[in-house]
Amino acid sequence: MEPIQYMRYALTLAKKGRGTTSPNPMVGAVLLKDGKIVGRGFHSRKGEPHAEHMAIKEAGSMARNATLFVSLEPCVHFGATPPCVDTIIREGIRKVFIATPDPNPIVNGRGIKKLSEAGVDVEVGLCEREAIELNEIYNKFITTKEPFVILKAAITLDGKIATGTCQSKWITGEEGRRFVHRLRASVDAVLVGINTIFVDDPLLTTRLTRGKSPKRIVLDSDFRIPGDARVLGEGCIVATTSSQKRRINAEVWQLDGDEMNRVDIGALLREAGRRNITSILVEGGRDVYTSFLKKRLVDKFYVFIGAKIFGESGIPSVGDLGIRSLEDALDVKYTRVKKVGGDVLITGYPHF
Ligand code: AOF
Ligand code: ZN
Repeated sequence: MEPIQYMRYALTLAKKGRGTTSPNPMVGAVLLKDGKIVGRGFHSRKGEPHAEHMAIKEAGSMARNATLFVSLEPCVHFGATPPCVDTIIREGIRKVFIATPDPNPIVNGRGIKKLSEAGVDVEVGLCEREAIELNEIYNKFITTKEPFVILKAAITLDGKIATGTCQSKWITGEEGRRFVHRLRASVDAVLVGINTIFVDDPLLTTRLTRGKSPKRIVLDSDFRIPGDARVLGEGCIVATTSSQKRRINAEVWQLDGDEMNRVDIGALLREAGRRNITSILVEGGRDVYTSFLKKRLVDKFYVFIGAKIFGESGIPSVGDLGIRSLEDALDVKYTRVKKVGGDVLITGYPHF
């Protein structure tokens, strides 16, 4: 097998931590000795061993002179666990392939440097693109202290998110909805606007797949949420500008208002970041999409195009963004277009 195949295996192991490592990254490690895999590991959650530790533990004395494949630069700090570089050096690992440096300011190249200085042969960049994409949430959070924002929408072929009578169940088929539940299991929080609560009364939990349910944030500037909304309960957050004191089964964040006295999205993201929410899945509706796009606070798009047409009376996916000329349009770079059941899923990143 080629080195790239071992690194791919390390990336596969890393993904076992999806949805549970936050605020830490997903990391996988493989130890190779005389052509045989003698250790493997992944980081499962904060406080649990780092991937390298797990792989080295499995290998035991076989770690000496072995080659390590790790999907993220080994750490140099005493955190929940001792520095991985020290263990690698102490155990006599001869060569280390690292997919990508750790952007954490307390690591950021220091791990690579320390290993090289100790005489370990270090190679960086194998499967780098995949490794960076795998931890796109972590990479933003660790460098900005703000969550990675994913805008997810299900639209018709003519760009509508509901009929004129506000019906939207369902624009996509079962497979698309299952994909969304997997997304929910992989993020720290989902977010919807108060109109969505009024119209759909959603639960916003993870049900169509195994995995944890994220926190549920309701953008409710005027604090109008009904006391019996199904979204309420453990893990629900109501973000408002109102100073009203209401007993409600949710955490309430009173935040600064923007020029229209709606919750300021920038303030919301800063508050979420302070509370270690590293990712937010924005699930609509139109006004919420509009607010995030107006402020250019979207990091990634997942747009499902269902195989339906609603026509002019349907509700458009995004409201007015003040765009009048073509040069002002928001550009998006599509990275993946995929058929999911009978629908199309477009993955993209803002180019604005
Ligand atoms: C590694 N291997 O498997 C992981 C690393 O809270 P702690 O002590 O676990 O430290 C978290 C930081 O450690 C995290 O921000 C990142 O820089 C690094 N994560 N490093 O060598 C791993 N999960
Ligand atoms: Zn470590």
